[in-house]
Amino acid sequence: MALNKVVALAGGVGGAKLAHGLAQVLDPEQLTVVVNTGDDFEHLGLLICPDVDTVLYNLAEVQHLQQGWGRADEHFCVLEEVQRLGGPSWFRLGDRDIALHLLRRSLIDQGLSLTEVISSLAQRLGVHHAVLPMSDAPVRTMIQTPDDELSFQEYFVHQRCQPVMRGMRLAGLEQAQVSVAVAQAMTAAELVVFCPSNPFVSIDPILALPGMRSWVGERKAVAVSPIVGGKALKGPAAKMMQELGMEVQALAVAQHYAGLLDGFVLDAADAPLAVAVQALGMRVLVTDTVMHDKAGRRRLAAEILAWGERWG
Ligand code: FO1
Repeated sequence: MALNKVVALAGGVGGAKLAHGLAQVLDPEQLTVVVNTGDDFEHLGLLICPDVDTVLYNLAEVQHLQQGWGRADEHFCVLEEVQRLGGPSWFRLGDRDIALHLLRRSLIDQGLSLTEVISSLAQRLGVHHAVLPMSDAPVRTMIQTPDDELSFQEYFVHQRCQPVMRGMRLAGLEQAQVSVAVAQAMTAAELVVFCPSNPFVSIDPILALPGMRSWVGERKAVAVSPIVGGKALKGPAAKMMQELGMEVQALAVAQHYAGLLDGFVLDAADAPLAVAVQALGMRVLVTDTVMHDKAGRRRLAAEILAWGERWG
């Protein structure tokens, strides 16, 4: 049976890559991407939404190809001047990126919700698939270290993920709920795909919102492992797993999601783990999950959808 309503949960560069793959295969009315906003923060008077922007830039195909986040063909005149004037330059906002942030600030100041603001920015970038922030109210991921509690970007960018992670807290979660648009997408979803994003700081904040775990649990849901051959393809997922006392293996990610998912996608490098993942009650797809280019993203997305369709 063809899947007409798919929701992708995404955060980080891995999430944006698979979201782009799904957007190449599915029509705009078939796909909604729900994006983590736990990484968001206020900086220089701007609201920075790194995961949402990374998805938007990748879907618009204007992302920086090597970094995966930020814009291609970027300049840093504004940042250099901020630095010359004694302002903070540790968070590298490029000129083109700042243009988007100025527009976001102005739309927020006009009273639009974050969902409306992102929809307007998506339209301006020529993105036709729905990209939804996980909630309109702020939820901020705080990283607990032996000495301190750090805001996510302070930990991730400013301190380069060096502090040991002991745990995390989602500030603002008690006041937050999913938007009407997210609730509608989840209610209609025939398949939910957890992109190969960091389970702790990208996917868990989305799942922590009221209703999300039951919606996912009631639907066909699959995750793509962000861990391949005992390593994270990008970002601190492997370091976090180690520090949280987990084995750095795709199996540990499957265990983390156990009870919630019907299927798990393993990279071919991890084929020997398939039996152990199946023992957790999940179907397993073993394939090449490393998305090297636009065609690779499309191929992985198409394989996942064809696999999900076969279950009937
Ligand atoms: N990541 C960095 O490692 N250094 C940066 O200076 C940086 C700036 C930045 C600006 C805009 C944006 O949308 C993302 C940016 N990122 C930067 C990436 C971002 O911090 C992370 O990729 C995510 O928060 C983790 O998913």
